[in-house]
Amino acid sequence: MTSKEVCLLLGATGVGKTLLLKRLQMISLHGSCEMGTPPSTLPTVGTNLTDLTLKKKKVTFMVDSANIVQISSSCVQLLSVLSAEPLRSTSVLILFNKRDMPCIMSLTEIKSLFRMDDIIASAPQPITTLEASARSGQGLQEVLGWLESVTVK
Ligand SMILES: Nc1nc2c(ncn2[C@@H]2O[C@H](COP(=O)(O)OP(=O)(O)OP(=O)(O)O)[C@@H](O)[C@H]2O)c(=O)[nH]1
Ligand SMILES: [Mg+2]
Repeated sequence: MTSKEVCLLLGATGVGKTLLLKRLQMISLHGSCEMGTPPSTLPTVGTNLTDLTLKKKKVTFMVDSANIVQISSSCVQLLSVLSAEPLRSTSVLILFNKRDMPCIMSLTEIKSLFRMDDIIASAPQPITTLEASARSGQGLQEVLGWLESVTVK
């Protein structure tokens, strides 16, 4: 990905968007990063979505694997993102975050709840799914790999 390209990072409240960005920034600057105590994050307010969607190239949609209460609303949000007209030809990464937490649903369970196979088959976008932990650093190299890759559907 060149520096001019933009990745829109979306997801429900508290899924880990800000922490992921901080981690990826550190990894890109230093090649790798010490996954010590995560830097603290404040709830993000007031992002200008109009500006972001105009320049969009890729979209990452983040899901909190440990927040069972939020999962269904994440699924609805994902469907509305995928059906948004300006994002029809954008590569989409669905990122299941917080894989370090003890009480998470298995990927098979979440994918079955989301009906992920149907979503992937019917969405116009090329969709990739990955699991990661913005806290422990697990899976973040794969996320960077996706950001740098070119996908076509
Ligand atoms: N255990 C664990 N905690 C995480 C992970 N990612 C984020 N968190 C924590 O979850 C909380 C919310 O993270 P944020 O990065 O602020 O989430 P956000 O999506 O930016 O939240 P909003 O801006 O409010 O929408 C913070 O306490 C993070 O440290 C993860 O992978 N594992
Ligand atoms: Mg935030």
